[in-house]
Amino acid sequence: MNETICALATATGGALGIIRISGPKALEILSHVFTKDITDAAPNTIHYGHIVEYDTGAQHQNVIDEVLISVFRAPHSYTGEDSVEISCHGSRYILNKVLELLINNGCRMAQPGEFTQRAFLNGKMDLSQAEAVADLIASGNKATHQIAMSQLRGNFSSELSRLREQLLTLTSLLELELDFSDHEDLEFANRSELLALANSINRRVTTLAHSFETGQALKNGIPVALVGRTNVGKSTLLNRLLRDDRAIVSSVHGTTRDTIEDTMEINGVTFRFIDTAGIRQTTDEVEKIGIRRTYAAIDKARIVLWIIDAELMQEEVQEMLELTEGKSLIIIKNKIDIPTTSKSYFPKDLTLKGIPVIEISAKHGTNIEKLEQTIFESANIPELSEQDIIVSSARQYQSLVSAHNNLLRVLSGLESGLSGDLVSEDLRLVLDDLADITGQGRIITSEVLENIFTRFCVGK
Ligand SMILES: Nc1nc2c(ncn2[C@@H]2O[C@H](COP(=O)(O)OP(=O)(O)OP(=O)(O)O)[C@@H](O)[C@H]2O)c(=O)[nH]1
Ligand SMILES: [Mg+2]
Repeated sequence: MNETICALATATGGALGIIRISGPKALEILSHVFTKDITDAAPNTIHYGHIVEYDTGAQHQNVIDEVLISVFRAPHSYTGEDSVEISCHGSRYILNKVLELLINNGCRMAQPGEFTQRAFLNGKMDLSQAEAVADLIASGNKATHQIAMSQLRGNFSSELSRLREQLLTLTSLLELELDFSDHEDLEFANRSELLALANSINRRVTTLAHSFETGQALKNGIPVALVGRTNVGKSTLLNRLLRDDRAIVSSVHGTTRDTIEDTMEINGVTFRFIDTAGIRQTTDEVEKIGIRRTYAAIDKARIVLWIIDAELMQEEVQEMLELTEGKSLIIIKNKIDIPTTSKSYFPKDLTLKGIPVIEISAKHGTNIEKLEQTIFESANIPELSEQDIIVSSARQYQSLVSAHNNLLRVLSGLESGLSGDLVSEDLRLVLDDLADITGQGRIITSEVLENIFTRFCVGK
């Protein structure tokens, strides 16, 4: 961190480009290429001037750009170091030239995420917050934005420190029991109280771990499979939902062979729609492979849209219920614009309890909004507030799972009357697992840091 680093923080092609510099010599190096000396500039000030290149031979200076310089001083900057941001014009030539001048004057090009890594190492944020920075930049919808923002603002970190405090209370109660175990007249917290405390910590850890699934679904889009017999209008519906001519539609049975997927937002949540090959008996080898992919798509989906365009026969009902067990199922009666098919679709003896049935015309767009609303409701996305904690990184999830497993050992130790010092050892492991998430008070290997920060863009 003795080195001063620089990088372009914006994508090329815009009207303006921002170059960032951070490190002990940030102000000094910039002053070498700027028309004013800003080495003593006050913090949080902006300076107007020109970036210049001195041609020592010809004794004159080339003006590269007219810029604004923002000055931040340690420790009150993003990285915690002296930092400068140069707002230039967005020309590729200018931006490369400015970077070249900075490097010639002693800067080094930053690695991906190096500014944020320095912010972590300087104690400006913990690891879970650093990961939230990457999530925030990548957030493409309201839900993922809210999750990242909540984590960046430290809600997860404070939840973890609350859990840590409870674990420390548990540990000290156990240690008290050990220290004074000779004094029979002293009363200690009894084991059932300790057990209740450990149980409540475990419940919270489990809830946090479970939120990872929701986090992943929101990040990657909630998978929705469009399934049914051939020619019922699956691809027409996909195109309708995406408002795009994505899949081939034809009256030929078995048109779609491969799965086709694309994402769309409903109420600020991303859904990933997967059109599939229609299910039917076939001898065609390629179609058979396609149908196998249909089953795989159902497997991965969280919501299945089962589409029909004629009477739903008992045999299909059976198949549908078996294939979609554990998923949210929505039955879609398509082609209601055709008078003959708009009649009853269900065998009279069948009542499909709780399964929504939506009548639509994919071709004419009838009832599509109602369908979208039903899809959104079936996804069962908790109404997220700014305080909500949704675990979004696999690294954090693994630490929570490990904490949960160690807590199970603590619980069984407490139940079976295992001696306090042995239970304490497992409790220490839980504390370590939780500390790994924020990185505070733990030795974080360079490998872990690299894993986290290489996901970042250069310049952040
Ligand atoms: N009248 C009417 N025709 C429709 C409707 N939806 C789809 N079709 C027609 O039904 C035929 C089949 O549509 P597709 O979307 O290709 O059906 P599919 O389920 O994807 O078929 P496969 O890919 O072969 O499994 C096409 O001729 C569509 O124009 C609808 O709502 N009303
Ligand atoms: Mg199709």
